[in-house]
Amino acid sequence: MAVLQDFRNNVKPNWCPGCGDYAVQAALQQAAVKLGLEPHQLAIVCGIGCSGRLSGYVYAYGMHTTHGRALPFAQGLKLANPELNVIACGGDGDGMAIGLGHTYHSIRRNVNITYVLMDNHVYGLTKGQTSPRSDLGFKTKTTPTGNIETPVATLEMALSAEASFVAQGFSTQLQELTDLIVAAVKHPGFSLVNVFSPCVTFNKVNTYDWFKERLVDISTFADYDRHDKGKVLQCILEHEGLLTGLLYEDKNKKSYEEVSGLASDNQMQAVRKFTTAEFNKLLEDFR
Ligand SMILES: Cc1ncc(C[n+]2csc(CCOP(=O)(O)OP(=O)(O)O)c2C)c(N)n1
Ligand code: SF4
Ligand SMILES: [Mg+2]
Repeated sequence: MAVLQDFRNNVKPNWCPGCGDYAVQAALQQAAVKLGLEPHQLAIVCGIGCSGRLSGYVYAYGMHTTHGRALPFAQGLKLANPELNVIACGGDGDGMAIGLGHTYHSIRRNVNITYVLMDNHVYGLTKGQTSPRSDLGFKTKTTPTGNIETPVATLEMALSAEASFVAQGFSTQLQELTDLIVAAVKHPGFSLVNVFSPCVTFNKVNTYDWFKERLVDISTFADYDRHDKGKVLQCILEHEGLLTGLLYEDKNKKSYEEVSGLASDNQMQAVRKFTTAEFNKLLEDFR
């Protein structure tokens, strides 16, 4: 059985010291071990951003795709190879700006993959521009007098897209984050894990302390029911989305694979039997 060391490679991350993404990487590696995976059973598909570098730092299959396009790639990969555990990763710019359409449609489509969204409320890689998750009034080079656009409400958006699994973690809570990723990978459908992963270099507002002062863990609520969407939404609104834990789960929603019939053995056998010769003939037909 694989141990933590098996998911480590010798590539040194170029993240700034203190970046929240280190903890996300560690949680992901620990989750892989807890799930009993071998490196060849895991694929990490990233977008572009500091967060997008994560796939290069884990020993597993890794794809560094284009900005905002990790999710279409990840879904295609999963449908072509259902035995792979596919985790897509990216930042708030990647998933909530250029890739927002893919995020929304992936959630409602419900292909059995996990999406770990590293939300630092800023564009880190490109040196600190305002993102769709930046707070109102947030000042950067692109909003020198303060952001005037309402931030995207990630959790509410996910629920409106009929998400079947929504969790939220924080970089300092490594064990909790690991457990959320484990639960997300086990969930038989699209699972969103939004992680508050502070950018220590370009976001001096939403710092570790800022999140620590505001985040509330849902395990502190006596009567929290993650299967009651109305109440979950109400709780999210009351706390302005600043919650951690497994916030929502719908066990009845069928995955895309189930609904489409791709989950059945026959369908997948047909896909697998597709030979190189047949593929080349198909290409010829299109010439
Ligand atoms: C098509 C395209 N547009 C713009 C860029 C420039 N770009 C690279 S990363 C990025 C945003 C990064 O922010 P985020 O996704 O939040 O990731 P972070 O660096 O904060 O982890 C942008 C705009 C690009 N690489 N490709
Ligand atoms: S710029 Fe920000 S997001 Fe990027 S590595 Fe540095 S701390 Fe992390
Ligand atoms: Mg970002």
